[in-house]
Amino acid sequence: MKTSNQKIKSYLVIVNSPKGSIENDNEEFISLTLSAGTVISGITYVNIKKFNRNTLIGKGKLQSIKEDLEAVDIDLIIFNKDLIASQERNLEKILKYPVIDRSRLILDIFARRAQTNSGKLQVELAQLKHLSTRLIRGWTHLERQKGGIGLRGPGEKQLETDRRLLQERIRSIELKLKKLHTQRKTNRKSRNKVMKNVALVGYTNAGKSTLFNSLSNSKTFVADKMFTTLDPIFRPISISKNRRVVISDTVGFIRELPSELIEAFLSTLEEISDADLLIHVLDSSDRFMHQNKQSVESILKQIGADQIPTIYAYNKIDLVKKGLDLLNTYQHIEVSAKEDIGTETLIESIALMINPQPIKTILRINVNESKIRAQIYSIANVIQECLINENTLELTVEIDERNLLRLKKNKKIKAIESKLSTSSKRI
Ligand SMILES: Nc1nc2c(ncn2[C@@H]2O[C@H](COP(=O)(O)OP(=O)(O)OP(=O)(O)O)[C@@H](O)[C@H]2O)c(=O)[nH]1
Ligand SMILES: [Mg+2]
Repeated sequence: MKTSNQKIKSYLVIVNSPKGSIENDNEEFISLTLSAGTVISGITYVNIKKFNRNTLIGKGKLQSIKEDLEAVDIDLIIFNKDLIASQERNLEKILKYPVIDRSRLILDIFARRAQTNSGKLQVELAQLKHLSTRLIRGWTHLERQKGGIGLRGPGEKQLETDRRLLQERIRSIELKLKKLHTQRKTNRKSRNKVMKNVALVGYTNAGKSTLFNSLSNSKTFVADKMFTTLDPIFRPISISKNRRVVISDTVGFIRELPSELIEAFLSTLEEISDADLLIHVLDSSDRFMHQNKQSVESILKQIGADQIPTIYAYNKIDLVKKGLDLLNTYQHIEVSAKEDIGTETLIESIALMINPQPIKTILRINVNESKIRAQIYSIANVIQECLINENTLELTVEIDERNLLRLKKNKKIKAIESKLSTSSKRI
């Protein structure tokens, strides 16, 4: 493995598909290769009318790349399109260098960025799943040829063992992630009782972490790289005098996120689908802002988060000279996380969108009503519980107005909005 000052030298093959590709794809692909920490030693653009099944691009172009490669010093070839396993193998055979595709590139970036235990496990799971499709394909490919070249015995067995080990590792990671997931769900539940969850979402590099820092006065790592943040981070922030919400910063999105990654990151993404409010951060200085917005929205739909109330924060407004022609509502706000413009308005909007407010209340129930007591615990944050006489239990709680109304409908619950009874006996 190379150290950071001895970067991997890459050669990029940018294939423009028959339908014509948007320029953004190419710029974005180049950013991805830089974010992965490689230096670009050469680029070639290929326009093709029809994909070649075996090598993606045609023989003539492959020959010219081969000649090109003789003059440059490289370690790796990266294709901007996804390759199937056999294409990858054929290309490696012809070009005599390791070949990776866009999905593998993104997986590698994620692997470099993952820091927490769960982040690392999720990335490993995605990588193994990616690999397993390749091994299985490799297997069938060899099986087809075995009669001709006598590939019976150890080679075949090795693949089978590899495949079995791979499946075992996948299962063991899935189990570990399941446990972590349950843990996170419990944490989320206890958080949810009183404080609402606000999740920052958006295309990678839109400025989510910078906005998170400016809203929460924290120091989350920010960089002009893609996928800087992988693991979700939470912080309570004040949105009004007595009102706090939990804000979270998570992984950025990109169009055509490899499916293995979405699958592996589903539990992380659940933080988003469980949120009460989304702040969709947009990079208003990016001329592909609208396309990126659509890509994010399509992923939100995939994870079942498209119905959550959303505020659109048009970030990096300091870089936009003309200003934006926005709908004048509190759901569309121009901000600059870097220059601290519009963040106050954003907080006011969050407060407006997050309703109702939690109320501190005293509830009294009969001491034998264990079901009602459990119900109160499930929807309210119980601060104190006292027995005020032989039959009456008094609970001091923080609760949403809506849930309080629900409880008040129950005649067996008496709600008293007064201070704590000092004579009460603690149990
Ligand atoms: N000019 C300007 N730059 C900004 C603003 N907000 C963020 N940036 C820059 O944009 C780059 C990306 O910011 P991040 O906050 O890391 O973006 P992110 O959305 O968290 O990115 P990922 O975690 O990689 O998905 C950094 O170089 C920031 O300094 C802003 O309001 N104005
Ligand atoms: Mg970030």
